[in-house]
Amino acid sequence: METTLIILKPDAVQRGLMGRIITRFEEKGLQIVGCKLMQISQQLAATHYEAHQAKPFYAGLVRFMTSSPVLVMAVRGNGAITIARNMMGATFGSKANPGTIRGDFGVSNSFNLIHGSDSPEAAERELKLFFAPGEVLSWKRDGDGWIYDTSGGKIE
Ligand code: 3AN
Repeated sequence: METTLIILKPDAVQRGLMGRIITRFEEKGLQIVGCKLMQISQQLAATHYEAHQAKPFYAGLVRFMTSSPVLVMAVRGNGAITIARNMMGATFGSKANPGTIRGDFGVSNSFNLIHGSDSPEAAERELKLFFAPGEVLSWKRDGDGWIYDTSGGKIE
């Protein structure tokens, strides 16, 4: 099982799209194991996006991400990182395919609604940045027996 960090960015929260985006993850069969509304500090944005510090869009990105509350989620599932990235769609709303979150809900290249960790290493690092110990729960979902086939002794 993988756990990935998803951030519903300020535009998603301000536009009232939180519920519709969360529904997509739930309907897919991914499990929400952590969730909170928060205001990202300058310091946290700088740490989270440190790999982009030299990029021309960095200042605008940090300004955007700290401008208004975000919803952060820890989302779990078999292959959750790749599944969530595929559901998000391409980085730019103008390029993202229909059927994806960015493709269906946005046209902007910088206001692109959602962040998702892009690797297991990034997920581990980012989950620790946004969730304190104890805020990500391991809870048994009663419907899991119909979401995954475990009859062969492993998750399929
Ligand atoms: P993704 O979120 O699809 O993984 P990254 O990791 O390449 O995209 O970029 C991190 C964030 O930086 C993106 N979510 C997007 O908001 C922003 N970003 C990336 N490239 C640009 C760009 N050329 N212009 C404006 N914002 C950008």
